[in-house]
Amino acid sequence: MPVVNDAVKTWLNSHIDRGFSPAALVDAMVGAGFESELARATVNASFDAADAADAARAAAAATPCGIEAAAGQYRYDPAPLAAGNVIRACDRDVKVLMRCERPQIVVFADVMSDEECGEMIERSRPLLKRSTTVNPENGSRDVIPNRTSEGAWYHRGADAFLERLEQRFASLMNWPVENGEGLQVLRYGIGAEYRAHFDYFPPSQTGSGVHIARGGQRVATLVLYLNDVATGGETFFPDAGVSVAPQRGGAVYFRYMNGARQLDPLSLHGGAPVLEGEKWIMTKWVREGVFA
Ligand code: PD2
Ligand code: ZN
Repeated sequence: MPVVNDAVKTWLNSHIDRGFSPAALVDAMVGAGFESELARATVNASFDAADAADAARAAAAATPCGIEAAAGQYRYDPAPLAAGNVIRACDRDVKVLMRCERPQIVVFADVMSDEECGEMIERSRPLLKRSTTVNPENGSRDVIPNRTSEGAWYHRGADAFLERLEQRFASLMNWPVENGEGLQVLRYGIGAEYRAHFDYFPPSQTGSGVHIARGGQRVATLVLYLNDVATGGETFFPDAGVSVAPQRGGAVYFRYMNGARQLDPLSLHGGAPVLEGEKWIMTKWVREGVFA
C-alpha cells in the first residue's frame, strides 16, 4: 500500500492549482493503490491548506501596509538579486562578500568608486540638516534622540551623476529604478547613532498610511558606505547577531518584504555609535510600486 509522503503532497498541490476537483484526485489516488478513506482525508486536507493559503494571500493583498509576520512566521522567498560572487550592475562589477538568508542580507564591495564616494560627501556637506524619523501617530518627520545623524536628500534623477548611480543600484538590487526613493546621504559624528529600527512602515502605526500612499510599502534597503570609519558605526542586526563594518565603496542590502507582503521582524537593524572618526553613508530605499 503506498504512503502519503512529500512527493504525493506536492503532486496534490500542483493538481489543485491546475483546477482538478476533489473527486478526480481521490479517484486518481485510489487508482494508484491508496486506501479510499486515506485518499479522501488527504485530498480534503490539501484543499483546506490551499484555501488557507489563498485566504492569507488575499488578506495580505487587501492590507495596504503589508503584514508584520510573527517571529518565525516570515516566509523567505527568493530575493530578486542575482546569484554569484560578482554581480554585473549596469556599469560596474560588484563583489559579493557575504550572504545571510534569515534575515536576507547581502554585503558588497566595490559598489562605488573612491571618486564617487568623495563627490557625494562634498556635495552633501553644505546641505546637511539634523535627521528625522516618521512619527508613528501622524506620519510627520520628527527629530528624536534615537537618530542623531545629519542628512541631505536628493530627488531621484536630479542630474546625470545621480541618475547613473541610481541605475547601478537598481541593477544591483534587480528592482525598477522608478520604485526607488531619492538618495539620502547621512553623516554621523562621534557618538552619533541610529538605534534599532525597521525601515518598513509598521502596519500597526497610523502614521505609516501617508507614506505607504506614495509607492506602497518599502521592500528593501541598500546602505552605501562612503568612507572608512576608524572605530564603531557598524550596521547591526541585533536579532540576527550580524554586524557589518563600514568600508568605503561597499554596501549592505537587506530585504524585509516578501512576495506575499509579509514583513520580516528579523530585519530590525541600526547604526552603532561612531567611536572614532566620522561616518558617511548613503541610503536607497525601494518600494513595492512606483515612487513618484
Ligand atoms: O547608519 C547605518 O548604518 C544605517 C543602517 C541602517 C542607517 C539606516 N539603516 C537608516 O538610515 O535607515
Ligand atoms: Zn534603517
